[in-house]
Amino acid sequence: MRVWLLALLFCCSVVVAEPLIIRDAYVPLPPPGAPAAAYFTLINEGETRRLVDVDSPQAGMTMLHESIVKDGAARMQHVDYLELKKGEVVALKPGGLHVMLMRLKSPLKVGDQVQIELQFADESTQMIQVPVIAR
Ligand SMILES: [Cu+2]
Repeated sequence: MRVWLLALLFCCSVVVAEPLIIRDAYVPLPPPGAPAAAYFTLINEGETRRLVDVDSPQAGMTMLHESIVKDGAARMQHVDYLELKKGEVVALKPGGLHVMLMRLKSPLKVGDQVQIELQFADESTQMIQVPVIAR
């Protein structure tokens, strides 16, 4: 029994979270000086994960946002986390969830790749590349 438990502990301490599948990733080219938004679809074929933060080396500040309409006015609010259940597909798209890239370190141009690090509650991370496209 003890050996079996040890084996189980060992096994589970080295399990690496399955990377999420990323589809349809793009950043529409922002107007000069404006922040950029990244959109993509997350597909979780592994166990339930919680996306708790996003970061980009190309932006001074990166946040998970959601566009909402409140009192007839469109605005954005910070999203604390995104729960991705096993088998779930979550689309970040215009008018909804997005990654906001603020204080860009240099102006983006069409064809650039924006690196975004996804950070999870279990402390694992995943770096994704998102191409900049013409609006
Ligand atoms: Cu936003």
